[in-house]
Amino acid sequence: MALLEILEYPDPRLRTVARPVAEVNDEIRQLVSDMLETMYEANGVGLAATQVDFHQRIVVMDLSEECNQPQVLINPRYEPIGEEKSDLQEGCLSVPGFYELLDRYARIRLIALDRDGKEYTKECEGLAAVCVQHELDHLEGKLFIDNLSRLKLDRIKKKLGKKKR
Ligand code: GNR
Ligand code: NI
Repeated sequence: MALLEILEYPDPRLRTVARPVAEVNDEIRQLVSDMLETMYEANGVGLAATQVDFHQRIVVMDLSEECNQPQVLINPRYEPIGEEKSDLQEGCLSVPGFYELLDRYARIRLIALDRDGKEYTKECEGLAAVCVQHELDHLEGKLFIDNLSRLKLDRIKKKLGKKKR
């Protein structure tokens, strides 16, 4: 087990588009373990491989109160269930301290591989649905602040820039 460094905005490596995982092998499972440890340590509910500078399509999540229900999403995709939009604000470990309401589906059907490489389907709503959409954006090199106004973005840049030094 190992803790991994979480990249923070505006690190350009967060813009990398992740490749599909070709085979779910022990190397991938080791990365999944390290990502889970890193996510728990950072008090996040989800983490995409992009955020730890590994550019394959892997996500970990745990939405349980006790942090004892790890979920592994390899080569994930989703389709919306209905048109309803979520009203939950989202934050990001790579953009600490900022929260925004985005245009997200309230309900989705997730299709992914588990840590054994087996495909599963899961219906998600609430935070789970928002989190899956948020994490899949990371795998495309996108961040939840990408469509904010210039003013808000400048504020974020200023704050995160200051924190580093
Ligand atoms: O910890 C996280 N909380 C969260 C809250 C609302 C919507 C999405 C998230 S994901 C975030 C962790 C993170 O940055 N994952 O990429
Ligand atoms: Ni994030």
